[in-house]
Formats: sequence, structure tokens, C-alpha cells
Amino acid sequence: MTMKTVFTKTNGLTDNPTHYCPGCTHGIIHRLVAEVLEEMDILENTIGVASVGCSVLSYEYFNCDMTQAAHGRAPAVATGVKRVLPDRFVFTYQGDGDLASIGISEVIHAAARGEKITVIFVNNAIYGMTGGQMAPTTLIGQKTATTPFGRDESIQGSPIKVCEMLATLDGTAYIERASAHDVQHIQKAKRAIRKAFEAQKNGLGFSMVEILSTCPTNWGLDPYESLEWVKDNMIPAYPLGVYKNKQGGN
Ligand SMILES: Cc1ncc(C[n+]2csc(CCOP(=O)(O)OP(=O)(O)O)c2C)c(N)n1
Repeated sequence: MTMKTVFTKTNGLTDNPTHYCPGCTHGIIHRLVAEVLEEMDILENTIGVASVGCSVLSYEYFNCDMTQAAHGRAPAVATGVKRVLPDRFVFTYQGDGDLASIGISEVIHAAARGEKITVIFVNNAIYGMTGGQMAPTTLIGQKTATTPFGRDESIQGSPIKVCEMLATLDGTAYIERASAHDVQHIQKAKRAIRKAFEAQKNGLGFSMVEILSTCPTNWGLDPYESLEWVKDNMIPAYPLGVYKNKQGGN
């Protein structure tokens, strides 16, 4: 009996098993980026910059050239790589602690300079790797290891909305917020990633896709509840959509 092939793993990922927790969407987002690189036929021509956080080992998983940056510094490293090798596609892969906390100035200035890099920003509203501390993106009322009674706006301030903020800068070419909580949104996230790399291909400036993601382990929820939590709590606080599109089209 011949079996029909219904799925093959993208060439954009190595065969290494990932270390992510059950229900974490980092793995799905890795696959989306890898599929886009493969479909655009740019795997051989791409250099990724891994950040610090749960995805610190992403250089083991992406099947393209990869390098590693100190915490928050991926956009600066990507800037150097892209300026030296302008014909390569260069992307960073960063969590919200990495990008919006210690690395917030790096990403703002890379965007303001209009660096022709693509940032994949995985927002799970918490520091995952270090044990669930509050991130700049933690929701008001959300309990974390450092806000055990819930984030209080009068003490810890309000969540940073990175897409909205960066979209105000002239150097940005494509900015979209997507989510990885169900199949329909995962497909949309992939289209957003493709648009971001196309903006880079067309030399239009800085591009970023923020993807709302899960952290079942540190949220204290099971994988299914985590996906529901993204839908019910994160999306209202972080509206999905295109915040900047210099290349037009939809
Ligand atoms: C200079 C420096 N400061 C602090 C740390 C500790 N640290 C490692 S990962 C991390 C936060 C990671 O959170 P996030 O970027 O949201 O990624 P996640 O683990 O949730 O995917 C922190 C604070 C570090 N490694 N280096």
C-alpha cells in the first residue's frame, strides 16, 4: 500500500529535538520562520541572531547561518552583520524580556535607523527562562514570580506596546502583531513573517513581527488553557493587525 505524504518537515529546521516545554509556541514560531525562509528560497542566504531567553538555543534549530547576541543586543549584532553583508537576509529572534526590557533601546534605535533587518518578537508576557518574573509586557493584574499579587499599574506601570511604539518611527517598513494560539492565526502569523522578509528584500527598512505566545510552565496553566489565555487576555491588551506597511498591499 502506498502512503500519501500529508506533511514534511521544512528544510529550514535542523533535525535537533527542541527543548521547549509542552504547549510553548516557540517551536511553532520557529517552524513558521523556517518555512518562510525555505519558500522564499533564501535559507542559504540568511543569517539569524539568537537572543537570550528560552530561545537562546535557536541557533541549534534553524538550518541557516546563526550567531548569538548578549541579552537584548540582537538588533545591534544584526545591524553589524547586515551592514557588512548587505546581500544577506538578517533576522533576530527575541523574547519580550530580551527585546522590551534590557534590549528596548537597541530595538528602538535599530528601527529609528531603518536597519534593513527583520525582528521576530515572541511576546509571552513573562520572563520564561529565568522562572517567570514580570516582563515589560506583563498584563495588568497578571501574577508572576515578582508580582505575586498581580501587576499593579500604580507600582509597576503599564505594559509596553512595542508595535504601536515602533510604528511611529520613520525607519520602520513593516510592523505587524500576530498570534500563535490557533491554526487560523498561525497561518496569519506566517503571512506576516513573509511580508516582513519581503520588506527586507525590497530594501524598505526595518521590519518586525510580534507574535503573541504561551508560557504554560510559568503561567501555571496547561497547554490548552494557555492558548485560551492568549485569546481571552493577551489579544484584548495587544490588538492584532498591521501597524505599518510601507510596501502596500495586504
Ligand atoms: C545581562 C543579563 N541580564 C540578565 C540575564 C538573565 N536572563 C536570562 S533570560 C532573561 C529573560 C528572558 O525572557 P524573554 O526574553 O521574555 O524570553 P523567554 O524566556 O520568555 O522566551 C533574563 C532576565 C542574562 N542572561 N543576562
